[in-house]
Amino acid sequence: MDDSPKPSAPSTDLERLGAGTGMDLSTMPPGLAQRLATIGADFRQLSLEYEFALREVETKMHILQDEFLHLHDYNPIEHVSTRLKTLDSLVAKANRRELPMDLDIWRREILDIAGTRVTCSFRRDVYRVFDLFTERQDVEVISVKDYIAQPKANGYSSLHATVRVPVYLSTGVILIPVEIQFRTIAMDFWASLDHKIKYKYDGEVPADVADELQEAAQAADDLDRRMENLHDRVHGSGPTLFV
Ligand code: 0O2
Repeated sequence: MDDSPKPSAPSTDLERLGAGTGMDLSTMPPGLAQRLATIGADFRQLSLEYEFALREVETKMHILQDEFLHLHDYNPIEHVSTRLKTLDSLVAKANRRELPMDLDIWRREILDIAGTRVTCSFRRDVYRVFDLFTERQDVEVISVKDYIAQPKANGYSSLHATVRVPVYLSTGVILIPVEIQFRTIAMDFWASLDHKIKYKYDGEVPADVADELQEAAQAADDLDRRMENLHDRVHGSGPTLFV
């Protein structure tokens, strides 16, 4: 028999709303807790809308992938994943940016609540897929950051695009921002290790570890170039656009 204590069911309004936000509101000052509880209720509506936007982007990527495969017998996309920011990390980001506790302001100011990651085989595919996706009429590009052409000082490399996509609700069409990160498998491997290391050291990565990470980023870049050259020697550089 399982004798471990069971979590008690939420009893007060605040606890019930707190359960919805995923945060322990009982440990917060009452004013802030009440404000977050209200935000928590609206956050569920926001989550649904942003979730729909992620599905739109994911579907568009898969259509692009299947069409490319059909036309060129070649698949430029290895993997597509999506994530929605939790209320916790949204609150943390709003605090970092000194934004007021206001969901409407967060909708306007925080453009990576919905995120998609597209992992491609080679660097050339990253730009191919980015071009094909952003040329679509129903995709509005807000901004692009090319950390492949210009990697971050720590070695981070990826192509970021923030776009707006239409979501069709029974009440009408709304435009939702989504941050899309396009990268190669090697860049993805590096970024996930970097993320784990930062988490382990709580952001304060020792200098020798940071140096080694930077060298690893260079090695990942070399590997990308070598694999792409090898692929071209065997198969040619392949299609550049739909024909
Ligand atoms: P998560 O959980 O991955 O979403 P901002 O987006 O305004 O906070 P910034 O720096 O202008 O800040 O945005 P940028 O450069 O577009 O980077 C945002 C996202 O890119 C990050 O999201 C990471 O996913 C990824 N990223 C950027 N730099 C690095 C890096 O050095 N290492 C790794 N592993 N990933 C990076 P979040 O919100 O940090 O987290």
